[in-house]
Amino acid sequence: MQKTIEVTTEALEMLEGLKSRNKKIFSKFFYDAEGSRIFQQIMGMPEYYLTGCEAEIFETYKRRIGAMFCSQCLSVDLVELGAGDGRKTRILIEDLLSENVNFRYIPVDISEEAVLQLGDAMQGRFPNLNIETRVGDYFNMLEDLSRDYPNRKVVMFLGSNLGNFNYDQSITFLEQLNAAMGADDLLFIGLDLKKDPEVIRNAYNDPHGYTREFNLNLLRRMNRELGADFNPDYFTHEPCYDSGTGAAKSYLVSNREQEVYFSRIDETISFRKWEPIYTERSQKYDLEMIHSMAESSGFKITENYFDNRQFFVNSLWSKQ
Ligand code: AVJ
Repeated sequence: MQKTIEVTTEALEMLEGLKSRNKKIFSKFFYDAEGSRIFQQIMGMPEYYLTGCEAEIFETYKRRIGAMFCSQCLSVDLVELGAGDGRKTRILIEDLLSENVNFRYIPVDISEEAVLQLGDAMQGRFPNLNIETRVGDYFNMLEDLSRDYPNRKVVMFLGSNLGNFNYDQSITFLEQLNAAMGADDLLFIGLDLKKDPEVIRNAYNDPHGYTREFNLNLLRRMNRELGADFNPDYFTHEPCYDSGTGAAKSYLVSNREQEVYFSRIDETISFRKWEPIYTERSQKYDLEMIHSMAESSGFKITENYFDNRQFFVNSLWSKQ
């Protein structure tokens, strides 16, 4: 008889995607403690231009953005979805503190380790900062948003995190977000723009191999949490970018016919030779698409902020 070992519903959900005809693993599973650590390495490499562009925008426009968040208001709650290590948000927080704006910072992340680390780092750096960390995915958070934060709020959704969703999923999510927001709440969203495809390819197929490790961590995670026996060498990391749709996508392709056994739940998944697992979309946008997304989900664009090279945009939205 096999001993029963606790398997979380989260872990089981990972397996669900592998049972469908077109195998996939949902992107939220990238971010366990290990994946969050690898993502920090990705953000630190020059090829992954997104982080630097957004930081440049914040440095350039922080006072203007800060004033838009709260100039006459008594207090504001800054809710950041998928905060990660908060390295760019620091720039805005510093500005708000120096302007004596009365605000609370509420970073939300799916990785408990990441958000606890962020909380400690921020509190250490800014002892007067009023901070409340939360663990959860975007959808759990939506339910709590209007209930727990009835004050004026600015929802921040940075780093092109929305890009994990396809167009329809984005609209659905933005509509739900809109419904959870009050009449003078704001959405501050960071989106990666279409650009030279070579630049985009280098960001997702980096010479350091961090992105490959990030992708393969999904398999290692299933080994850890489901007792699976994935051999990462038997899967090929395939990043690709299509300028036509603006979708950068990542796959893990089985480079041989193989079976993988999940010992904790006694299940086997078979892979054909060259069968792909779809793991991620990182959508690149143009302004037309951004307009149409805002329009169709009940928002209007108040102001756009660009970096020097126009690689990235931070867009401030209010309710229609
Ligand atoms: C955190 C979802 C914005 O899509 O660019 C980085 C994740 N994946 N390199 C992105 C990621 C591969 C990132 N997001």
